Amino acid sequence: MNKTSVWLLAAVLAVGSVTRAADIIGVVTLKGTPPPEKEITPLEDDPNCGPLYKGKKPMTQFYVVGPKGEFADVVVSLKGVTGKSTGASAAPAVLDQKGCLYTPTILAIQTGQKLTVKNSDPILHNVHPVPTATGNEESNQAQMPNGADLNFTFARPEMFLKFKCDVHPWMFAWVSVMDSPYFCVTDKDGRFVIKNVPPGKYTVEADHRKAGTQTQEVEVKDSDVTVNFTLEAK
Ligand SMILES: [Cu+2]
Repeated sequence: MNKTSVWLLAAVLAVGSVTRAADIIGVVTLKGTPPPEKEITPLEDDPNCGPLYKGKKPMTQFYVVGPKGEFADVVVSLKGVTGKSTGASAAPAVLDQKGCLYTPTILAIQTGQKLTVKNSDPILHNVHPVPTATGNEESNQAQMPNGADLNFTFARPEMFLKFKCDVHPWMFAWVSVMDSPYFCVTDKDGRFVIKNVPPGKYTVEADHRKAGTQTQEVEVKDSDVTVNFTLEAK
């Protein structure tokens, strides 16, 4: 490398460090023993859906927890950050219907981001989002076996917007709609990464449908910040 390229590289690195956004990372742990999951007996008894399980038992998934309390399906987001959505240019999020259940059951999208709903089942479903925030539209559409995808967008932020199926009353998905890209749903290891957060002070909120909400204050400067949560089983 000659002197000019060394100088250019140094300049690029210097500029990069000034503008660098950081990630907020962490783990959510569940404390305590959650109530036992239940067999979804109406699914098993359904003449179309039941045979898809070939003797296996479909179970509720209210608490998805690892052996050390690693807590999945927790929506972690920056509270009060609004008007920052990049949803219109973001890749579509996908919700599938498989085995007469929605998968995933918990997901998060941005305002204006396309949500594509698939039907991987050889069975008719009926996709019925039931928003509560003013400005988000309810709709109700049949989707044929392995039928064409349906697409949805929501204009307003809303936590745990319910999707149901009017054919199968046990089918639910919960879609949190965010007005910024600063959120993440914890994976099976309880981990989350909120990427490229600009420097500043934030309230980080962890939300679980059953275990409730917790917040923590953080300050992002120029390096990654770790913030862990412990929620309690209810
Ligand atoms: Cu259905």
